[in-house]
Amino acid sequence: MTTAETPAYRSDLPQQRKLVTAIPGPKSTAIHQRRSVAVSAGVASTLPVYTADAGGGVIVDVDGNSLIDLASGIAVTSVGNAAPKVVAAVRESVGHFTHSCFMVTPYDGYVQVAEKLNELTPGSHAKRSALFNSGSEAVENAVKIARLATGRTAVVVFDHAYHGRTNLTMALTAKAAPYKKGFGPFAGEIYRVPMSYPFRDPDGLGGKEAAERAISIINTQIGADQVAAVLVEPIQGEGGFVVPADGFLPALSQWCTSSGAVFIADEIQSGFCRTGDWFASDHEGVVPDLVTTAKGMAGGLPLAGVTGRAELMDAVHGGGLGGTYGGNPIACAAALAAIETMADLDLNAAAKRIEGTAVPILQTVAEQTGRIGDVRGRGAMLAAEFVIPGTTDPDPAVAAAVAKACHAQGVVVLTCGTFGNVIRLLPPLVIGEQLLVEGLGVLTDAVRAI
Ligand code: PLZ
Repeated sequence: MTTAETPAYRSDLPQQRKLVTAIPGPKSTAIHQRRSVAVSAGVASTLPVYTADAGGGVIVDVDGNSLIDLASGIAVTSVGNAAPKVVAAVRESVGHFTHSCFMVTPYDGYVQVAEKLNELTPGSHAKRSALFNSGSEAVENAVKIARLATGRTAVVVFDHAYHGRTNLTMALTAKAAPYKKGFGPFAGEIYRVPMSYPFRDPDGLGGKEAAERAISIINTQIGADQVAAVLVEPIQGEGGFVVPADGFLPALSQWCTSSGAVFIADEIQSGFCRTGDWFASDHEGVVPDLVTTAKGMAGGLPLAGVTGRAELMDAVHGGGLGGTYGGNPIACAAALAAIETMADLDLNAAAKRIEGTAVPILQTVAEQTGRIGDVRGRGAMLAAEFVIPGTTDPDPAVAAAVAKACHAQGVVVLTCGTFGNVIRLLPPLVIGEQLLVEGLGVLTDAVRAI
């Protein structure tokens, strides 16, 4: 429970949108100039205001502007930024030891996070976990485990998928620019099949039929007995917040079970209360063989995990998995506090409340303007897909213009999608109702003003 000394979320920052300079302001602009000669041009930023403070539903920049946060640093600060319990746990942990390496002299925090992951991920079977630093690393390791455990090599991924930026995960990711362009050659034995994307399905297929379409390609072009793993985001993230039609994920999972392939759910963006369930797989009762996690799990500290069936996870020889920093003790302390906060505040309910507020507002502006072809998502993982009115042709220019207008007005939103025409909403789950409505008002006014 939340004690009187430790409030559940950071409320000491005024929960308001307040612009005191142009966006970006003079201090941000000065840092940005230094950045341009210090930081690689290959690392881009959505909105170059430099962060000084953040908590609840706001980000305060170095010029003193207070912005509404509808991004959570890409679905990370679900418990709120600098969440008090996370901060307290980090402070306590860092004073004891900063690192010993779990592969040298281990520590209990890592074991406790593994226990939590084993408890919270879907399914009541015996599970094991291993911890890493980033989402990409978790996905890489899930593929390693699946290949070793099955003795097979092929990995099936989907159109619009995003799984990371390392060499293997670039190959798993669908979109060429900016993620893959010029960075090849890519890892082999990766096969891409069609996703269930209801708004754009060329054949208008439901979930089960879309799964059959994918399975038919797997059977004929790869061979069922060659497949080590089918890897899918239960709700796709960077690819456009694509929610597969009901029945798609269960059918894929069943095919994996009957074919001896490992079903891997990449829950890095969709996990930890984001969609109103602990994991997006829970929605249809899908029990993946392996689950990858990161982002929301540790309240902003870098931590990632692979959790799955004990027999798969334990198939790996001792020393086959690891990494110097994987499961860093401070990140583990943060994760335990973040997960406790999620339970204390019932952030699954909070995500559903956000959906209940935001979806009608987005649907109204969609009907009024004709510029949004599809409003979709679940919980606090919501999106509007922009189209040329009267068609389903993607309109990335309008999505970009709307995002830019939001930024100028002090509302942090992100775009995504294979066609770059989707605005996604990922507010901290502790955002106040008024602030959320104000942020959505800025967004919908920007759509109307186009
Ligand atoms: N799997 C489903 O969403 C990270 C990427 C931002 P890392 N998504 C944000 C960017 O442009 O780099 C992500 C994800 C899913 C894997 C990853 C990769 O996680 O922690 O960024 O490596």
